[in-house]
Amino acid sequence: MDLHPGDGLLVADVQNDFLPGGALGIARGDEIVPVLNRYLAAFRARGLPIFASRDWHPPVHCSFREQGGIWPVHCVAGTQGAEFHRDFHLPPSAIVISKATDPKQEAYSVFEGTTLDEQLRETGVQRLFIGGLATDYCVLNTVRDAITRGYAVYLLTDGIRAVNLKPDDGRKAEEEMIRLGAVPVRLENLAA
Ligand code: VGL
Ligand code: ZN
Repeated sequence: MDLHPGDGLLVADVQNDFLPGGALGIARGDEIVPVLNRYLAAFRARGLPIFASRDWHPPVHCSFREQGGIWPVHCVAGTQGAEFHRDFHLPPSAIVISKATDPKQEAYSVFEGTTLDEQLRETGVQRLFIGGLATDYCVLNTVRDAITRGYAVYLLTDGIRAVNLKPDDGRKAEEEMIRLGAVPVRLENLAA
């Protein structure tokens, strides 16, 4: 398939805390970094807009166990764990979107409580290519919201990994996104 004007890339939460060794490390999450770098390069080479989200919690957040949530403390704004992985090659032109910044509100979707929708409109995005972490949380909820908002969604199936609190969560999330209308794509489907 060819990329063309109207296409945009959204990469979710490639942050140290979501990678092996991080506070909420996702198994084999590091494997997608070089793959996502190739998507970044493809969009950048064509001058197409690139969005990168980051989970950006205050030090006390409702999703943390101490506050009754289900997660260990992770992605606290300004900490090393919240930084993008050092080998993730975001171009300077990438638009960074911080999410789940409100202490009282969990937000897995990058659309929730952000200006993503407006920014996609401003940059003329109609087809949104989505990858990153985690398949069963951020990616699933973002894909669902994007489809609801009328975007044509392409799921980068070689550029996602799941938390898998239950072993099938990632597989089920992927099936659900495709059922909702997301089109699965892989690097080899993109014209060089
Ligand atoms: C996420 C777990 C905890 C996500 C955020 O956005 O995928 N997952 N916080
Ligand atoms: Zn989080």
